[in-house]
Amino acid sequence: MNKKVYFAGSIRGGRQDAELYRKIISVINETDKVLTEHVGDLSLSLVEGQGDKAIYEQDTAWLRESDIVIAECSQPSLGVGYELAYAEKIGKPVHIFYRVGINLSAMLSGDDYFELHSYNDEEELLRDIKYLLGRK
Ligand code: 6K6
Repeated sequence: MNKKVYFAGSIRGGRQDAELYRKIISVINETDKVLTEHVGDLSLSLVEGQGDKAIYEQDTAWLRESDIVIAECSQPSLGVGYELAYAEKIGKPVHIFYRVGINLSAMLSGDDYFELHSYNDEEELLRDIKYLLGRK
């Protein structure tokens, strides 16, 4: 309860799952606090807004502030991969969710530091995230 959650999902890597990210963020916010709500913003511009340096500085500050990192990795994203390695380096717990059948990068599935969670459908995904956050 009341964990600060860094949620990571693809932005420039492709927004096909943006609606799914919005639902994940909404479920997490029922009990805890998502620091990265913009990941689920369906109207997010991919090129405008604050500069990339400011985005990098803000997101790495949020990673350091977070209690736990949750990533949805079905859609490959360089930025998400970077964030997960950064989180590992500073010792944050990292949970990776991905759809059954996708070809997850070996750099994620081969790294024993990460806790991997595959899921079959949205219902299972959201249930598993609730369960994860309910753990002591
Ligand atoms: C607003 C207007 C224009 O761009 C924005 C915002 N862009 C980003 N804002 C905040 N975090 C971002 C942005 N772009 C990428 N990220 C971070 O990288 C997010 O935390 C995502 O988890 C991850 C996505 O990386 P890419 O490589 O798919 O973009």
